[in-house]
Amino acid sequence: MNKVIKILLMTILTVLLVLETAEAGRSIISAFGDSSSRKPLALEQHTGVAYLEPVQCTGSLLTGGLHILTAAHCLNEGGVKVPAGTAVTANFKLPSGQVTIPISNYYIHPGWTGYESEVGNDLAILKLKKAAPPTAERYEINRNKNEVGQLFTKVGYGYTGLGAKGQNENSNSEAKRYAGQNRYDALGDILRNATESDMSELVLGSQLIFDFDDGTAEHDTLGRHFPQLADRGLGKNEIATASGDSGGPSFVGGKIAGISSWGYSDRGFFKTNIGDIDKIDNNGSFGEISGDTRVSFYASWIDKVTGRR
Ligand SMILES: [Ca+2]
Ligand SMILES: [Ca+2]
Ligand SMILES: [Ca+2]
Repeated sequence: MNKVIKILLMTILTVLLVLETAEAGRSIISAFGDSSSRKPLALEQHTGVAYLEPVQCTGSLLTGGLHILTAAHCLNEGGVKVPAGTAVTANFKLPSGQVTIPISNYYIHPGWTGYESEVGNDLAILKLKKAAPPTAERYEINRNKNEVGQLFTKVGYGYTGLGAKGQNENSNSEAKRYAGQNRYDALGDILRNATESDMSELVLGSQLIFDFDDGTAEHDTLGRHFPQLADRGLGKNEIATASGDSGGPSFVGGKIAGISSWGYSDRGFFKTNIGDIDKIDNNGSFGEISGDTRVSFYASWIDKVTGRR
């Protein structure tokens, strides 16, 4: 093919891919209309959680103030998603106003294969051109492998929604910061055998999963597929993230324990769809399952890239 045309086609393809990502930038989905997670956070809260553009993802500022932890699929989905020369920026929304800092480099986990987040290794680190403002919080990574059963606080930018309906694609156009809670039900390993899809490539120990409960046994999806995981959730405080949540942190004890990677209906993994309230595969409705990249599993890689240890 003529080289110029080829480059042009690749450029168009890249732009389309970036646009597609833009549409997937959804985020915190609340259980109910009177949930506190329906309101955006005050600007003083979670100041180190940045909004990434133009990829429309979330990332968290690490100790040292120069690196952002996010998901690999924000940058690469089986091919380079962000073309060379694209100005990716981290946007800190602070009480004093927004501070935008360009990314000078990024590092994708070498085990990331591209398309299937639920396999694992969905992790990336962005290096800022200069240190973030001192008013932006710096976060430690969680190194304790005791996450299962723990409550976490998830922070993210993007669409909002309600559990009964899933995401609202006409919400949060200003990319405000939202937060809510859920509980880690299990390691992703539990999906290895009980699956409809081929999970033979699953990186064991690398993910934490949770379901979006409405308080009923009927939609306690992980509880229905695995009786030992019965847990009906946190009531009004329960939130979900959907597949486009992308890179947002889950905090346990103030440290980053998970990174938003994927969300899906149970029928993606099981022959029977018994939990998802609406059987729409990844709209973030009650009964869907979400997966976080497990930060403790990747602590040594993070330390190596950031030069911390
Ligand atoms: Ca839950
Ligand atoms: Ca549950
Ligand atoms: Ca659904």
